[in-house]
Amino acid sequence: MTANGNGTAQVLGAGIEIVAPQKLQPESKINGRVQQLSAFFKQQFGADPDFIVRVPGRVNIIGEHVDYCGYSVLPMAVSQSIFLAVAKNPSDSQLQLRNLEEAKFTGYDADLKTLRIELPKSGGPAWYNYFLCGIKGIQESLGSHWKPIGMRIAVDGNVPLAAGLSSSSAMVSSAVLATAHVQGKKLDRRELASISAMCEQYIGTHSGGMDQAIAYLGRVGCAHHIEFHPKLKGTPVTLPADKCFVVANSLAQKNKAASSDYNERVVECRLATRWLAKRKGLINWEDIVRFIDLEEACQMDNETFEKLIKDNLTKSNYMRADICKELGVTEQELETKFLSANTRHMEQFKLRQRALHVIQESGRVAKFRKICEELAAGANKEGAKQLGELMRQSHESLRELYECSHPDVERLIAISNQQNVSARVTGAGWGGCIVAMCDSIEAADEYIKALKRDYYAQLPTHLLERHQPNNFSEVVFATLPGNGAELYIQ
Ligand code: NG1
Repeated sequence: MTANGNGTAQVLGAGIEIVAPQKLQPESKINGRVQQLSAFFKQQFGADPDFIVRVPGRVNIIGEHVDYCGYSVLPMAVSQSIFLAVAKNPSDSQLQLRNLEEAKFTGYDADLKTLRIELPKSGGPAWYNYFLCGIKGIQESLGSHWKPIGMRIAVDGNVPLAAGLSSSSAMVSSAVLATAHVQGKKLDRRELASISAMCEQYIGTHSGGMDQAIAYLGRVGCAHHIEFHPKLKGTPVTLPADKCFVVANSLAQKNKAASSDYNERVVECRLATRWLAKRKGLINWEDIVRFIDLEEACQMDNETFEKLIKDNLTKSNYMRADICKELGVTEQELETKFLSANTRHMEQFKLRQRALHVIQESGRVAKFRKICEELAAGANKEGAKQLGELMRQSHESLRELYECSHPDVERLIAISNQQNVSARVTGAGWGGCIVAMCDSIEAADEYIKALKRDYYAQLPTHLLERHQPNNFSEVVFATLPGNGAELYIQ
């Protein structure tokens, strides 16, 4: 795959790995959920589903807000997933979508001959819009080979919503996989990831490809170092065996697609890239939108890049007029060429801070992977401590330079610090989850106890009533790396 201008990737063609349909084993842990969903499917549609799709959420261990700049990340798939029960109906072209949580997510019907994604002006997309994005992705990728084949689908998701664990991408990716299968298309996991990443644009988010890549490439037992450049590549990384990763949800929800914060950061990174490319005298500066492309064009290493930023982006705040003057464009050109639908209102741009975060964070990802490899080889006695330090630095940078933390997230981080546990906000931020690294399973138990006592037991009544009955197990839990997307036939 090669990178395109959106920071996602396109397939070049290498070792193909398709999502092969498999039989559900009687002892499989997912049987309970599959049976419940299949029963719901039968109740809704009066027949059994033809196949089941499972696509996981993810937790990113390190490498935040760097994927759309072309830099690598280090996530792992979690057990929380989206399940689909699907039946194809070649006799019509109807999409019938039902959610197991009917009261919260109303069913949706549409004719696939006239598929349209209508986004509300405010409040964020409806749940089924994410699904439609995935269908549209396959429709576009198949072009004239697309057939509007009817699909009946029942959905069951337990990835926490708007919490930085990639619930929206799991939904989009599951729709891509189900639609590809109904269309009779056997697709390589990386191609599916690439299509899914591209689809996210239909919802209005200019995301990178991290969530979709790990949703397909995840493998039980290891995290993945995901590179986007020069082509999408996932390398399994063995996390230190004695460490235990814990996810804690602040319960401050952030619906990325309902706000412009995420796209604002993307725009600031793209503007900073162009600014620096112009300063470096690159004739095609306008077309260079990702830091990684600039790094490559100028053959810079991480340190040289950091110096370039510090020397050329000296102000802590740039106004529209500063950007226009530097890039030699009018304000109207700035809006039409460089800003996007929900960032056109921006007046100030923190180019220096955003650029420094991205470049330093990408350095931390490389160091994290190297230390994990050294630890796996029995080298580097200080390695474990260094990993913790990198996680703390990452969080500090996200809070100070990227400004994407949240007071509730900070309370979780403060408790983690008191417990001497390294933790950081994971995913896009502005709320959502933290990921913490504990020294052992026992240490993780103690840490979780402390979080329950000092954070969760103090929640407002309505949240307490919802989460206390199951001892907060859905909001704070230890997690292990799981498999990526799977397709089961009955
Ligand atoms: P989440 O946590 O799912 O909102 C988002 C982006 C990622 C990445 C992270 C920040 C989407 C679908 N996902 O993740 O690509 O940029 O933020 O590292 O937009």
